[in-house]
Amino acid sequence: MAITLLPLPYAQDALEPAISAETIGFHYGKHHKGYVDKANAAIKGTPLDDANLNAVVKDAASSKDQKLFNAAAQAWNHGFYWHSLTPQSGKPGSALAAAIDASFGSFAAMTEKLLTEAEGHFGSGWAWLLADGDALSIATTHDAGCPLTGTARPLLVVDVWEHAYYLDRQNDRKAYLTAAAGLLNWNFADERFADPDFWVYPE
Ligand code: MN3
Repeated sequence: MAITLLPLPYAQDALEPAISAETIGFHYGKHHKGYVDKANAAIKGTPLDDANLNAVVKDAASSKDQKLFNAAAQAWNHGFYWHSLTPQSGKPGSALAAAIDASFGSFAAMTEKLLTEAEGHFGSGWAWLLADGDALSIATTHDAGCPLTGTARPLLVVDVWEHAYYLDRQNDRKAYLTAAAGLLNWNFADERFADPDFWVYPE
């Protein structure tokens, strides 16, 4: 079974005005789809042909197949990114809110750290809210870097590749990040925090 291009969890214009329908159209329909297509081409006829995308990412990392890793991890990261955003952002539930306070001091301090690290990340990559048990942290990864290769579990991610914002914001990454911070899907993060198997990568 091939890796699927997961459907967007909302309409293409649902994140406007923070992120335009045009940006989502290119980002999902060209960039994300391109990574899924490349990953599928790379695993076709190999023992990974029937594997879940999580397993493909981990296998490519451990076998140091950089070409497959880049395509597969980008397919995974983008699926996770779309679910990390929502027009109904909300607030973290009580369990996650307590972990945020314990790890960062406050929700505002966590948001500030996420924005600062994402804005300061050099070049293409991703900014993550991670959980290792109840201990939360912010981390960035370069290019296709994906936390599935580590021990901490991602709760949310923001794409900081230029293709995520250039049509809307040109080089103003900070404006994109500030807008994206208002779209973070705290209900999704709550579910991820409560259950490590929630949204592993849907078949
Ligand atoms: Mn992207």
